Amino acid sequence: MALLCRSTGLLLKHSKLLPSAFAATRQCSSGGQYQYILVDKKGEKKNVGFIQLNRPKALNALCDGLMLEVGRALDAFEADSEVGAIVVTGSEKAFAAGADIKEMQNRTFQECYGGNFLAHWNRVSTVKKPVIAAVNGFALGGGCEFAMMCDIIYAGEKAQFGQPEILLGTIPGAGGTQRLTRAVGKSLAMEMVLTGDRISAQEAKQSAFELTLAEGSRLEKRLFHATFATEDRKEGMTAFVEKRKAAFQDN
Ligand code: CO8
Repeated sequence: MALLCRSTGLLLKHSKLLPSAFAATRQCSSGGQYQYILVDKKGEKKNVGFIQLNRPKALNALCDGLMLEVGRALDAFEADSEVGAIVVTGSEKAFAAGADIKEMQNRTFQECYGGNFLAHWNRVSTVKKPVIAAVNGFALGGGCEFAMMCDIIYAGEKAQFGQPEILLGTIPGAGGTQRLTRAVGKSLAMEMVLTGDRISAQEAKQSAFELTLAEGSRLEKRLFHATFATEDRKEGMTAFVEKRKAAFQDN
């Protein structure tokens, strides 16, 4: 089933069920094992693995620690024979507002490239069980990429998808340019990546069609690393942190 879901690519659905899913996840308990996520098993048979991203003050920005925890939770659900499918969700305001800009702000090209930054961030795309992203609010940058790594996206009325990295002087780094193209087509994907504009779930659904993925993701990750060699990437992230407009110099 996971293979079937994966081969059909991204499926965006408006779901009236989404608010109740969020209500259920609000009651999750992390059991003290996790700092950045809530993890539980749901359903009468406890056969649905639930992961809720839980950094509300940072709009669920994806820091390295959070992604490590998501990887650990996914590993546990993958190994749990009771679990048949996994749901990843955020809050009503944000699925995730992107990779953590404050964490990336002072990183250098050497650190990104040498440390293979983002190497473990795509664990969700290799899970064999079906993974559903229940998205409401912001799914931006890495948040949009994370959702697109899941097999199915159920999007609520307030969901907003976008790849605003260009506004920070960088580019998507975890398959965004490739998966977005498959999800909404080349034209809209290019528009979104080049302008940083966001789209609603309805717009995404209307534009959905599929292309191929392959090599592009690897190239994209290297180009993402390369943006850390530019002054503009540093300026873009610093401006965000300092809550001012970026003064890009094209270098
Ligand atoms: N990183 C760190 N902190 C964040 C982020 C983020 N991505 N997004 C929001 N926050 C923080 C804000 O700094 C703020 O913190 P504080 O209260 O301490 O100042 C808090 O969350 C609330 O944010 P705002 O006050 O800005 O809330 P608004 O409702 O006014 O605006 C927005 C919400 C529009 C979402 C706005 O916060 C925003 O533009 N955020 C940045 C979005 C963005 O640029 N995302 C892309 C990041 S780069 C990226 O994702 C690279 C991907 C690499 C691959 C990842 C693979 C999975």
